Amino acid sequence: MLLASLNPSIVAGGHDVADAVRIDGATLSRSDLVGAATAVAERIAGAGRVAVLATPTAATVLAITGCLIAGVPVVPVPADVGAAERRHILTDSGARAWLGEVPAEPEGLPHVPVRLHARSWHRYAEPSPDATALVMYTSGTTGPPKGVLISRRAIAADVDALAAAWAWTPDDTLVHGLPLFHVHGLILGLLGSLRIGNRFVHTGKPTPAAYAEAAGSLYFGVPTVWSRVAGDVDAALALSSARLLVSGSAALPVPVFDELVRLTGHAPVERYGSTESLITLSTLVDGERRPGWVGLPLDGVRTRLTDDDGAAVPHDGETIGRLEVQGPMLFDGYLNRPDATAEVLGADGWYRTGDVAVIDGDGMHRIVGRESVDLIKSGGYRIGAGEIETVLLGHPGVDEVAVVGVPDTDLGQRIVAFVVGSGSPQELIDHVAQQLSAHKRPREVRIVDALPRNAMGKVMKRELAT
Ligand code: MLC
Ligand code: AMP
Repeated sequence: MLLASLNPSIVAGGHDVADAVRIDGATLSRSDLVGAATAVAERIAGAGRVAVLATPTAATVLAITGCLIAGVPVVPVPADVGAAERRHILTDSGARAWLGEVPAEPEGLPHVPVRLHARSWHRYAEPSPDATALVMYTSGTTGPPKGVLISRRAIAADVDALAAAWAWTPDDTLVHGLPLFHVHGLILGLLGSLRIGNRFVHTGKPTPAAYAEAAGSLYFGVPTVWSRVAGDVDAALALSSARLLVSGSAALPVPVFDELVRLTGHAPVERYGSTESLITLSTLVDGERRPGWVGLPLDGVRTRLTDDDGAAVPHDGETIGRLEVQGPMLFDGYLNRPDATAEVLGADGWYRTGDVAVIDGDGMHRIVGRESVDLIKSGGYRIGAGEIETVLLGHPGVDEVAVVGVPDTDLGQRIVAFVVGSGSPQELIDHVAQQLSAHKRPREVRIVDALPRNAMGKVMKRELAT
């Protein structure tokens, strides 16, 4: 059973937990979760795909859990989504309804509310492991986001592999304040907890003070969160009582790693993954946690490095190659995009991650960077330069544009748009926030006379990104 801790027999057998999930001021016991989520399942069973505006609320938890009980694929929609991105996700996914919260502009879809106090004890048969659990939208270098098909088997395999790597058990209290529309916050944080059976606390915003107050044993954060914790001595000291601090979604800077060790006494575990592959590499609870390195392949995962010709690259800790991964947690392709799927997922089951890495003689991996300058990681969010450029070019104040990720001590990379045109920077920033999503907005717009171009007329982005 995918969400093993919600097995009605276990809950009825005296294994209720009064505070299984705490989120947005609400506390749900395990029997609340089973009863209310099954009531959701009854309302949407057989509905095809449904969209869930994934705000961090109890309604979102019940909506997603209810869909997984009923075997209805969920399309998580970013909580801060803008108009064009929302339309794209709904059209591309073919979602049939909004479940739970409904946005101001529902785009003509019916709304199925989630009733927090409804209860059903109907028992659904467990859907096939091959069934799609989630269609999760993620950015590529160009074009609008693609829907990644994630099966129930992939989620179960990934959570189980992480549980083994981190000694994650029902005795843990897992704390995070990450969005519930991406792998990190939703699949690992929420669904992982509902599979393992540990208590789950969502802090709302992932502030250092909220992390300190939550008194958890297992904490998840993106590097921006850890960098802010490391800058808040009181909060960091409070995390000394935790069992394990886990960082992922972007590279954890070595100075942040060192500062966490100094203040909390914990060397953070770092793990690596993607929407397409889920998490495939991690340092281990009982193994070496080397700053700047993302660890070893999880159970069932194989990795390889290739050069430009596809030939194998030696695992000597120095030679850089393109990272490919294979394992039971990989996706089943992009929805409606066989062309894009074929570009990254081989018939042999290897996924080309788009990251470049080194592997040492012991199998430890270090991520060196991304192959493309057009895939930006800001605050742990993956953002395509192309989608922002397309939206900016649709604004009358923009003649030419180049979007890059500039190094940033807080966000890892900061989105900067270089614009030739007459628009005001704030107006253009707001335009992106309203059309795509608030987290994709450029933090800075620089109005320039011309973009630097090479002899072929191509914008020299690496020059802009320094
Ligand atoms: C400011 N805001 C605007 C705005 N300017 N809104 C609209 N238009 C404008 N022009 C508002 C925001 O909406 C928000 O409002 C507030 O300002 C602050 O937003 P922010 O500046 O974006 O927040 P920030 O502090 O930069 O966020 C940092 C962060 C966030 C770390 C909390 O980046 C984050 O949650 N990152 C997590 C990403 C993640 O989970 N990635 C995992 C991908 S899965 P308000 O009202 O909200 O305050 C993956 C796989 C793996 O990668 O390996 O894990
Ligand atoms: P996403 O699809 O949002 O999950 O983003 C996946 C990408 O995030 C990967 O391809 C990497 O580029 C990056 N990433 C995730 N975890 C790490 C990490 N620990 N170190 C460096 N990069 C990471």
